[in-house]
Amino acid sequence: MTMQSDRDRLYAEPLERVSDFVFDAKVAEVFPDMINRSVPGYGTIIRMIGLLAARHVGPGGRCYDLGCSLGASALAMARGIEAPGCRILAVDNSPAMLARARGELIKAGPATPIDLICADIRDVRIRRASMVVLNFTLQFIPPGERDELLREIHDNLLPGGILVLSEKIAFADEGFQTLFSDMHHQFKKDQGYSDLEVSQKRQSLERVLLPETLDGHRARLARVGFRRQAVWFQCFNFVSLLAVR
Ligand code: GEK
Repeated sequence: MTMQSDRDRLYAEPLERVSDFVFDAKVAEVFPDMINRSVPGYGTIIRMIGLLAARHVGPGGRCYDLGCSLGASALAMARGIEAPGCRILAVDNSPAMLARARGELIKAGPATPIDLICADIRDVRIRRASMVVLNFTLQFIPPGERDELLREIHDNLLPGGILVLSEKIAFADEGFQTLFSDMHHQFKKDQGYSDLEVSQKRQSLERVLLPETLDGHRARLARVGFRRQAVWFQCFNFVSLLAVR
């Protein structure tokens, strides 16, 4: 099932001043269209989160979708999980996103219950988790606070529990940084965005979405205690990692 939404035209007209990106009602309205046309492989990642849940979540399992937006990852987990008695907690601090997520939940009526929680993911206590998903959310947390969040997740996963961490990344190699950033721009144009839309959106995210290198992410995962980790998806400057406690 794909979520439907209005077409994203938020940056189509020239803006006098491009303000910092916020997850407000206007964004929530067009979010599925925006993320599908902006993140190469987003649909694939969501489907694979369902398959990973099918394999890793046993009876009575608790799962977390941190920064859930409209709940696409939570719904993928709910659809994938076959074990009985499981529960998914989906957290976001944007009331506009959660209001729409509630509508999506009602439409989907998943067999595994999903609790929607309006909170900052830095304040949420993770408990006995089988699976935690951070699908393009960590990039919005100030870099200095990322270790603490990841440590909380690691320490509260059950042994054998998994974290799916998807991020936009930066490259230390200048040539690759330019190439993949250009390829991403090209991808967005191919998806129907104009040069103006791409550049205004880029400007609005500059101080809000702070990408790190893949080495930086991998070092943090190891530092907070994850014994095993692998990149299972990459397209240009978008990656998804699987870390196992
Ligand atoms: C998906 N995971 O469709 N606390 C709670 N929520 C936050 C915080 C925070 N501190 N910071 C940002 N968010 C989703 C897509 S979008 C990714 C995730 C993107 C929320 C924010 O409100 C938004 O809904 C989400 O994280 C990021 O699989 O837009 O690039």
